[in-house]
Amino acid sequence: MASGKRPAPKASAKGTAPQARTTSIERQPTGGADGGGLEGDPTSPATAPATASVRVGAAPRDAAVGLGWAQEGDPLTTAQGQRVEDTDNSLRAGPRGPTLLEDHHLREKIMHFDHERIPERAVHARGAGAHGRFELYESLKDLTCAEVLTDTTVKTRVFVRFSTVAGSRGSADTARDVRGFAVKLYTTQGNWDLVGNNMPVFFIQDGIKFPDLIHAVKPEPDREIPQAQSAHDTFWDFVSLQPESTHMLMWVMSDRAIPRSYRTMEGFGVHTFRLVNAAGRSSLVKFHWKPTAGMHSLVWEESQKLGGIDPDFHRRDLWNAIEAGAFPQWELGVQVMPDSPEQTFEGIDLLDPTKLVPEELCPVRLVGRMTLDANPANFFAETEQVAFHPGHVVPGIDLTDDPLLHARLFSYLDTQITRLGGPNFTQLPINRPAAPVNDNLRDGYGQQAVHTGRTAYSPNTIGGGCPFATGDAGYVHFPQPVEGTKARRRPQSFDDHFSQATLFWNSLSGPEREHEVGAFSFELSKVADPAIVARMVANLAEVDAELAGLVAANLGLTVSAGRPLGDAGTSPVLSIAPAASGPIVGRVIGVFVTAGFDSVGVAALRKALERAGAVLHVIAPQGGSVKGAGRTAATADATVFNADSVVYDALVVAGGVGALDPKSATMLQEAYRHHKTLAAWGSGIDALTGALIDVEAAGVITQPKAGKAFTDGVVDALGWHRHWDR
Ligand code: HDE
Repeated sequence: MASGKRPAPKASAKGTAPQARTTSIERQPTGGADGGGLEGDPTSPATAPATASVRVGAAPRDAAVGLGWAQEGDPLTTAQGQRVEDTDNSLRAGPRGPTLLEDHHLREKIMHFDHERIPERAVHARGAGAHGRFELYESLKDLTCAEVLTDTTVKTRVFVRFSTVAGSRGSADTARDVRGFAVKLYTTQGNWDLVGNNMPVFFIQDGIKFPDLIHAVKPEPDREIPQAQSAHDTFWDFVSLQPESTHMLMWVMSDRAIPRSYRTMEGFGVHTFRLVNAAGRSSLVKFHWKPTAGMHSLVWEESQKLGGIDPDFHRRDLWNAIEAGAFPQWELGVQVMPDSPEQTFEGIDLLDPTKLVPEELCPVRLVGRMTLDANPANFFAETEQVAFHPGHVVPGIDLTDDPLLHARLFSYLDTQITRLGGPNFTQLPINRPAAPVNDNLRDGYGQQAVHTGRTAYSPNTIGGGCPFATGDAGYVHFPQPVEGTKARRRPQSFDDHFSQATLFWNSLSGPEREHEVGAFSFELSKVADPAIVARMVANLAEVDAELAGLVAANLGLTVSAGRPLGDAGTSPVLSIAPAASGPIVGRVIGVFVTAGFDSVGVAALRKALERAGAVLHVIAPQGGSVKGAGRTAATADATVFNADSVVYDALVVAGGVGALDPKSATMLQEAYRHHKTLAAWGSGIDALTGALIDVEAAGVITQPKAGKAFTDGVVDALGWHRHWDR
């Protein structure tokens, strides 16, 4: 159209799509849209005319899905609500003339666009989030008075954000890295944030070293290289000088650092926390999240390729699983230990975040389940603006003196000032508590609430004494006695840096050990300074002679013997190698078809996979529809042009398929090399052998027909995730 004008679309009767997104999650009682007062609470006067009534109490989920003023009606308006005549052509002096400054719509539109970005997180910039709920199995009232952990009738809304640590916001999901696992629980007593990782320990014992650690792992400051990778000099320079990092390095060089999906990784609170019951008795606790879909990882080559082929692999997986109704789930587990004056358990210092408590010594009690059942309606408003803080706790949950945790308690509020532009980030819909808020805080950048009344101070009489502190009915810090002499020193019990690194190595399966050696060899081969490499290999010799020897050999070095602890023991749960075939929910299986394929067999396989919660994708020679045997057809989900083996958990060749093209044959070979399940029936078996696949090998399922034996075989093989004994 010469004018560039588009015809005005017909106004739809319904509102915008996000409104359809309200979920089945139960609503918690809230302060309502205009009531910040503690309604129904005898400690709070219901009528307090002169005091604050704060308009920030909306239920977070409702606010988060955009039910509000920002998108009312169908006509396009300016931010002032003025209807817009034309948004495709700026106001100009004649069709070929200069643009006029009086075009307030143009200026407003561009001004807003110019300021759409906020600083990304200094760490954990790359992430994905989802909404869900937490349900408690049994009351923990013997341990805590927190309602979220004692009232089994309450379903608590949650928002979870998973992340990598080192990469910037646009980096690839599958980089080797620790994953953030941050959970915000909107409890009836205020927000509880469990801001953890997918590994139970950390690199450093004292938060004062965190800036050094992060500066070392981030791209080197002169050249801004490499992105989202630890395989460079400055990272290994730093960690090789910090023996306390060795245990965490064992985790980061393991398969845990390249998860198959967020759905298949564990979460840990890392620090020891404290639970306090109604009688004021304190217990020490470590929090765990155990995925019900099992624990699975990528192989290294796959994660590297995915970085290019699908940098959004984890984000997409989470989104698709939730859209498909395969809701990711984790069980909350607690390891409860007595709160002794030394705060140690079986000789392990519970304040040292480089140590875990083996589950064999203190079993994990599973106490509840978290289900993620709704994707965000708006990435920026929810996933980007969510602000976690380890100090967001509720009565009955308390902190310990872990020096890493204490530095975090400062950092997480502070960082939001820059990132979210001021102190009012708690009013952002995603951060609003479900509990009523009457904080008596005022003003500041981005103030959204219209506080009324004259008494933004306490105590007061003018406001009827409101709002008032509730004494024992509020959050009371555990009265931990403290004494000490000021000094920059750590306790001696923090000195053992290697024994749990050895425990971890001892606990890995054969293939996991191979991967560990491969990861150290890869990373250190990228380090240019030989002194750094030698120092690191010497640290590994303190963990295990075989590990250090293998890594050194791969690097063309020799290593002197260290003094690893002989009886560090094993903890089988530290290995993620499955002991049996497990659930396959959320897995994606690619099935090659060509014209004349056995569509009845594909339907049977699809049914069996869907029954187990998995998804079948048809891979065809070209887009559109492919004719099967008889009069049936299938629609291509992917084609030979855009498919790649690394995005599938298994590849299958359908019966009736003729010869496969070279790209498809390469995909089969690659899936085989990545130890994935391969399967074929009927003439599809010829395609496997044509691609030189050993059909007798473990995890290769073949049958004449796609009957029950075949589909059961595929589901069982998928449940092992990988077949290492090929
Ligand atoms: Fe964090 N960390 N961290 N961290 N962290 C942040 O806070 C920090 C640590 C973790 O999805 C930042 O809001 C310090 C351990 C997660 O939004 C920042 C120290 C663990 C997330 C910050 C640590 C974590 C963060 C950046 C050492 C596992 C992402 C943006 C004392 C238990 C949360 C922000 C999300 C984010 C500081 C150590 C987990 C800068 C100073 C240990 C999952 O405040």
